[in-house]
Amino acid sequence: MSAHMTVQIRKLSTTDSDFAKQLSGVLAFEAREDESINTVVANVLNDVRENGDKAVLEYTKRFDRLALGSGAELEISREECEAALASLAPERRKALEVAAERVRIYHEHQKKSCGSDGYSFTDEDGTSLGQKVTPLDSVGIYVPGGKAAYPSSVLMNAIPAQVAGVKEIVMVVPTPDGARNELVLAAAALSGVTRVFTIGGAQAIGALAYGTETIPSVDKIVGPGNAYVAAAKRRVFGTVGIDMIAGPSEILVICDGKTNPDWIAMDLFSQAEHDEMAQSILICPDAAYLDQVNESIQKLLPNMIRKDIITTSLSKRAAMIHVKNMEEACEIANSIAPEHLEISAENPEKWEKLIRHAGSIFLGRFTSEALGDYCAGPNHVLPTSRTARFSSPLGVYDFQKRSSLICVSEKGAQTLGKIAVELATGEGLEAHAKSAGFRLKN
Ligand code: HSO
Ligand code: ZN
Repeated sequence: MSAHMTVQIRKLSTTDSDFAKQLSGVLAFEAREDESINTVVANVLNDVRENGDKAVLEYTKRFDRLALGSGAELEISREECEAALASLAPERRKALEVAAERVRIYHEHQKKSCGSDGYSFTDEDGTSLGQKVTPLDSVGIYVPGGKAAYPSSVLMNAIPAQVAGVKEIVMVVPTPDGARNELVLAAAALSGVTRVFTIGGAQAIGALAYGTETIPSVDKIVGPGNAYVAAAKRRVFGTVGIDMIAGPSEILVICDGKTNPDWIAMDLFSQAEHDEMAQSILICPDAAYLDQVNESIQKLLPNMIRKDIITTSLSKRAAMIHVKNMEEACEIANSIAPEHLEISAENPEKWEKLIRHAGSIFLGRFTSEALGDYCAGPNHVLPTSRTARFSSPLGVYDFQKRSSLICVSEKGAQTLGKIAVELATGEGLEAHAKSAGFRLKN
């Protein structure tokens, strides 16, 4: 690409008569429902369920060009992960350790405030009622291979599981042509992962869901993956739990027009460089400032290593939206429900109060999303594609489950018994009525 080439970014204004239509055009994203992917995935899952290690070994040979002799060779040992950690350059190791520590501390706070101790109360009859919270026994963490192998995502998925108290954390990571990612293995060593297997794709999801001779089945599978992995996760849901099906990454920046435009341009790039379908949107009440950010974009883009991905992402999916004021900016942000929302403004808390839908909110001019992606502490696994309207960041609570507790006193059995007999009779369920009735005194 020549240094003079420019990227065209869509410009919208809330004063445009067809603004709502334009905005939905910007947000529209075709989640390809590819039937051929579903067929392949169904076959792979069945094969793994029936043939265990043998099937997993075959697919690993076919898709990852990695020929292994036995199931045992699918495992990457704890020692190898420790060695990967030890082999890192000191600065890199330190950065990974500090990030892990901050993510751990954040999730420990979360554990304390998300009702992990359960609760109970006693009614006037002495009947006690409550809820207890238990960590899952085992979880699987899918880590993509190749270009999207993010060590930071290993931390973000494994640490909340460990903090929740999950005993067995099984990580799977494909290693095409046998190339192992040192930083991914080092992150596993730091974040409580108990076993690692060198497998990926639908076959890895099948192995974690059904178990093989070598690979243990788990209770829940988390972590992002390609279209095959997503389809496989959908299919095994019910046999195991799953986290969410992540769409392309998104950033929405609300700026009051007073942040260095280069900073904002780079924040938009930071999301765009993830992939061609990632979405970066800037909202500002100052039209001249939008032009300044546009200039920064054109100036900075030619020197970016991933300029091709950034250019595609920005030209296909980015937008700059001119609004009347900051209140209107917040309203639009709520309708978009972005994965990441930066409020780059004076008194960001004032605007944050107006925000109801966003996966993660970054307040103030110094809070770039990148800091949250790696090391601030909160989780970077967040609801995408407007699902922040009804879902939350990955957290300790995703690795816990709840059981209800009921302990009825003798007196309670009389009071509740009469009600139950009445309702059971109404439902025509005799055994229910008698089960409650037998415990009535007369
Ligand atoms: N922004 C990504 C997370 C990430 N960024 C990993 C860098 N590495 C999705 O939230
Ligand atoms: Zn990122």
